[in-house]
Amino acid sequence: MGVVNVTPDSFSDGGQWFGPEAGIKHGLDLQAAGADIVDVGGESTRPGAQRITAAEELGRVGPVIRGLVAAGVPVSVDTMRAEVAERALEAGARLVNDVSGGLADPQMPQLVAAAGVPYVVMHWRGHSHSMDSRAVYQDVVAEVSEELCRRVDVVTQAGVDPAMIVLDPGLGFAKRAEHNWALLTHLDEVSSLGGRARRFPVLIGASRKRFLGRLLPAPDGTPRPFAGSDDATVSVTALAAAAGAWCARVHRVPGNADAVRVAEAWRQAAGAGSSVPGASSPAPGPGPSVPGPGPSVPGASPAGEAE
Ligand code: PMM
Repeated sequence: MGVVNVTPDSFSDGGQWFGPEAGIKHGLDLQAAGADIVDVGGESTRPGAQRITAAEELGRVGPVIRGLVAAGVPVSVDTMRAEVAERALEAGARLVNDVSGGLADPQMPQLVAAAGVPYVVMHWRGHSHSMDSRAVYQDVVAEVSEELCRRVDVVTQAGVDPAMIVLDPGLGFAKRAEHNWALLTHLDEVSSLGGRARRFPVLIGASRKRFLGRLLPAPDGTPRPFAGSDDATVSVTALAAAAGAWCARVHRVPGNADAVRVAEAWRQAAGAGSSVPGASSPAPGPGPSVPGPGPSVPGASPAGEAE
């Protein structure tokens, strides 16, 4: 999943693709570089970010989604608002990526249920202005799994087909570096919501996040700048995909697309099947496919400022 942030202030690429023409061109470039889907967002979620209005958000993402859909690009919309998701789906988006997992807008689960599209339910504890203070856990893997489990119960009660749900541990969202690493190394527990019978496809969003820049400081201790974390992002993608992650949301596609293919071969050689979009026998479990032409996103048929 390639990222187009149509924002002036996203933490790693704010302002770079702000405006319809730049956003559309960037989305086309991401697809040409190997992205199976392009995720278009209009609201920054960096720590401390203030919210914008729905009208502003729609004004940012609408033209970019329409332009990419017209060019045949599979598009997801990164939004916490049902109103924005609804208009994005009308414009041809095929997946809703909701970083609040339906918490920010209670209308969202019903909307997604009625639309019948895949739904990324991310672990979230509150809006950007307060999320850093909420990064408190005794056992982050167990607590994130439990909190996601509650969201899955809520969204399925609202009518969302469990087969259309993708889980996301929400790296950097109310998570410190040690929380991110713990979650990344226990994706299987997240996928099974801490040991339930059903396993869900898992999406990870590690790309360019602060925990990577801080892992790789300059000799004077300065964290690596965002774009300097792209190789580290590729490493995380390879490891997570080899561990069964279904999708990696990334800013720079080429190395990550290769990493996913390497991990797929790795898993097949190890006898674990595949977890990448479009694969026919993915682990960790059933995954929705995106309606309409183009690649299937997430895995086909039953199968697989942030820190
Ligand atoms: N991270 C960001 C935005 N959207 N969506 C999902 N599903 N998972 C994430 O981890 C995620 C997201 C923040 O990063 P950005 O500002 O670079 O887009």
